[in-house]
Amino acid sequence: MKKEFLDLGKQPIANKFLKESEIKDEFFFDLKMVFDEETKLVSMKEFVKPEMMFNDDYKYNTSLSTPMVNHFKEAADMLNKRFKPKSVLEIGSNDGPFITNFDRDISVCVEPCGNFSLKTAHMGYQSYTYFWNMETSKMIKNYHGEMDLIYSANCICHIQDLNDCFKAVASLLSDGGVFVFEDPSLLRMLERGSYDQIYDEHAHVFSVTALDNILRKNGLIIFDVDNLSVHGGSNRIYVKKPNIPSDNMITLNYYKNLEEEKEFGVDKFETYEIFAKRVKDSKDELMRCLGNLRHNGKSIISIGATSKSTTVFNYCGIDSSLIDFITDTTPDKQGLLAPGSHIPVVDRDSVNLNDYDYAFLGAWNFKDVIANKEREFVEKGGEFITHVPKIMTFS
Ligand code: JHZ
Repeated sequence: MKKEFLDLGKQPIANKFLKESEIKDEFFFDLKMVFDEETKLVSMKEFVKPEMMFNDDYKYNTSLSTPMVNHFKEAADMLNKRFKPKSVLEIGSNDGPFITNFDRDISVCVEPCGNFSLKTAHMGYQSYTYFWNMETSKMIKNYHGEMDLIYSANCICHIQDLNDCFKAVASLLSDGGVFVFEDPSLLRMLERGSYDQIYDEHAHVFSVTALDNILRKNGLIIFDVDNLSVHGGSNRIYVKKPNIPSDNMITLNYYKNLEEEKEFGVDKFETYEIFAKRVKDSKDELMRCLGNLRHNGKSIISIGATSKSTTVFNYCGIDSSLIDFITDTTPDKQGLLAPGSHIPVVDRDSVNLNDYDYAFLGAWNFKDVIANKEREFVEKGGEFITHVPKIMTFS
């Protein structure tokens, strides 16, 4: 039932920034995408072993991103007010920007990256360094009982076995409880041509349509959906147990999202064939654009050493002959080489951007924040390059 539609070539672990000495042993895999005719789910054809991606060396610290910290504070306040949970579990709690908005004595975190679960443990939260699955769910139920709110951001789409994942949620959720999770939206990816939402960690890119099908099979139903602007367009999905009287009525948003996706054709294979053609055109055009700029003696750097830019650079074949370096605000990434492309990652404050002509937006999802921060670069004649929604330069 699974039909292949996209081949993004050989890709490395998207968040495995490396030292020069590690290049010879760098791991690559074939990044191909498939569409499941039955559930309508879009997934990677072959998954990467979770332990290779999510371990004590994981480099994406959510708490270093002020916009995301604000986003999670708002989410926590809203959920607290709307559902008044007496117990909260976060799946994939990273370094704690969501869970730390709740009281320690009602909260539990599950996070497979030991560097991060240690951080929340040090802050006094019950933290388990485990992957989310049925076994973990049973263990938490034994120690902490059922949960009123189970929350997860940018993590459920990382979980390869969704049936096990959702069964594990259903068995831990209290009868009137809610499961709320947010992940990048497939519809926004298709509309914007942002194929860089696809990398090793994103085992799936979710539509509401596919989630609706898979959650139902596992004893859960969607009752609300929020469309969010974070991470280039995400959906926050609200889920409950069916046939249990509760205040959580099925909302218009749920139906609107399903309709909008149907209208776009997320349930049809042809839509993905059209997307694949757009991705190929985007690659050709980006390479033409960067090649021409270099040919004319222009210097190019990149801002944001993202998982997304790992996909773009490796799919297009971009290396340090085209892009001099990548600036990134995360200390753990600085001084290392970007996965696959081996472009050096440097501290933003160690370089004078005004010495360069063009800056590619690896973190295009923070376009406004970056453009605002880098006003001087533009005033001195610098220009940005982005590939979303199409290849363009702007200032
Ligand atoms: P950002 C992450 O992907 C990883 P990435 C993760 N696995 C996931 O699933 C998705 O999010 C949804 C830097 N930066 O958030 C900080 C600057 O240098 O787009 C970050 O390293 N200057 C959880 O990696 C990176 O860019 C700036 O001004 O694609 C942003 O990474 C700003 C604003 C950011 O996620």
